[in-house]
Amino acid sequence: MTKKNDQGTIENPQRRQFLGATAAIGALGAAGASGTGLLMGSRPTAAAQGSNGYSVPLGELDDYYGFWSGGHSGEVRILGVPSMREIMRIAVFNFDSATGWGQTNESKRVLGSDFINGDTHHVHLSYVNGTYDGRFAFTNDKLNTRVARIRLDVMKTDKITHIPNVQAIHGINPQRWPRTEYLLAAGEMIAPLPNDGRHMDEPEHYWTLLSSLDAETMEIRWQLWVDGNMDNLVTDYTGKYAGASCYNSERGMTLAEKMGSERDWAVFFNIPAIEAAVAAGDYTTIGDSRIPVVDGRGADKGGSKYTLYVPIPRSPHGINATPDKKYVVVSGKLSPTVSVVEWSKVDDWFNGKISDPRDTIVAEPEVGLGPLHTTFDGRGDAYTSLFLDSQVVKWNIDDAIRAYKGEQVNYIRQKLDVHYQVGHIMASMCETVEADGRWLVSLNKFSKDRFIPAGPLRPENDQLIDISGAQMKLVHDGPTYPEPHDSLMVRRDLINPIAIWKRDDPFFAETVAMARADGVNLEQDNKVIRDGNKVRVYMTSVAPSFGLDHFRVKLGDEVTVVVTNLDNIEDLSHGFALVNYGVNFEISAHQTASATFIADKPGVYWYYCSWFCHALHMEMAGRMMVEA
Ligand code: K7E
Ligand code: CUA
Repeated sequence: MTKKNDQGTIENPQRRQFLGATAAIGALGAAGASGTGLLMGSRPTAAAQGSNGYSVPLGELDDYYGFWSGGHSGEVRILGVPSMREIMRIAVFNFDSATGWGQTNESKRVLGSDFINGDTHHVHLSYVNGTYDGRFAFTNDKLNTRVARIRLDVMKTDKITHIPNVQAIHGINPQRWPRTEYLLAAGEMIAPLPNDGRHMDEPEHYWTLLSSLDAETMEIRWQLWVDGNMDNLVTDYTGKYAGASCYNSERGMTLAEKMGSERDWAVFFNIPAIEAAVAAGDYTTIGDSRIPVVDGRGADKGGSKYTLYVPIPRSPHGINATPDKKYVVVSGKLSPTVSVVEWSKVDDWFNGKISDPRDTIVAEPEVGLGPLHTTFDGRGDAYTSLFLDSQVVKWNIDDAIRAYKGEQVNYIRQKLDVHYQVGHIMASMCETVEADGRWLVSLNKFSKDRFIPAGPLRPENDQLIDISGAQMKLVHDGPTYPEPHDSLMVRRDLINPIAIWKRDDPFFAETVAMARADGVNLEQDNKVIRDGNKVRVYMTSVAPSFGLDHFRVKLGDEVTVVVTNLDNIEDLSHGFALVNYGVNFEISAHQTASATFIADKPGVYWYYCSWFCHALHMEMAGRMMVEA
């Protein structure tokens, strides 16, 4: 309900300033745009602060595509920014009852059959020259150790790769320069290597690996054996280096063991050196896996040919590259500091020009309690989320570098309360060279009193902050279903999805080939093909009818229903839903989709269209007759 006024400003509606939560909700709701002065503790603000239009007028479109991870929902979501409207959910690792993801043959070919859940933390898009090329999004599955690719033209997942030899993929990052040819994926939890039951009680056998995937095929090209664990991951703007944070340099098994050291590290990877080792055969393999594994351990010596271990206080978490291509910021989590590493000094270390890994650090500002992630506005300022302080702190990178050299400068620009316990923060376009400093999203883990209570499980609170002016301005509370860890805001002109499927789309090419082998032309035929006890039912859909108003099968048949939507109209999706058989899937304009099931119950079963498509949508139905 929070709105800005005509000058584009709004008083920060901080609940902490309110005397009574209930009264505050009422005041906020009733006050609307001009009445924010009614709020306890608020005062008028300067119109000069912040220039973004927050409300998106009816009928107008958002400026940014927001890509939100869905955490343990296993999905990826698209929000419009700045409206914060949820526009679409993209099923990735999860079963989706609405679209039939996890049930259609087309989605099962992507998903495999092992799991119907996942835990997505990070979404990143493919790059060309340090900005987005609009082709792919990538996300991780911490739960079942996978990575997935989403095609941005149709907003569907098209590849899922399980990563062997490691457990829990957490950080991922695509190559940013000159274009995304590889995707890096960090294994978080150390586990016995190989994990065959022999070394369960011997922590010295516990390790994790970095994996590099070919972004076109999503096949794993190599893995790198590292010390410690890996948490978050970042690539640089040359294509040469990448880095990961480590919160368990101790390689501990228990909480106390993991927190033993005052410093853990950020580990930096020399990608060309690793690829040269793979080309030269300088690697091992693990268990049945044929993936080349290069040995990048050596933290005790500061690193190796392939790795540089930079000591960082303490259990660091976020690791983010600045849009000016120069620095990478590692957020200290249990230390009130963030460490600023200069990429060119990482290069110097690998080239022997400096020897102390700590000499790659050019600043270590103290920013507040519980720094988790850092983001950038492209104007030289950084913003770090403070989990324990429940704040976003804005600080200046150049001033922090001067302070590290001993100058007396205040690098802190502002601290803004957020509600509450913030994890990731992300500014618009901040993971590219085109960071534009307009919006920042604060993904808060707790919403506490911000929304009407809906049971013991509360939503999280994704807050929108205007960062276009000198001061950050909080403008919106957005409840989200658990758990968006991370988000990206991508300029609208960089994303160009299609409105109607192309008939030769690879997503359903195998189904089209099956029809062709059956002599069926999907664009016109409605046919039932029997092949032993396998029955393939081909039908079209044109609002408001399916091409077949009934079909007959025999009890025990394996039935594959293939539906092709011939409607030529944007936004006209049908669904095929079969009563008491648990079948339901989406067929959007010009799409072909199919599902296979056993006809294990005799009698008549209605199928109906599940997407409201026409005035006669209710009549869009037919009967499956199962002969006993
Ligand atoms: Cu910080 Cu999994 Cu990126 Cu959550 S991670 S906050
Ligand atoms: Cu077709 Cu509803």
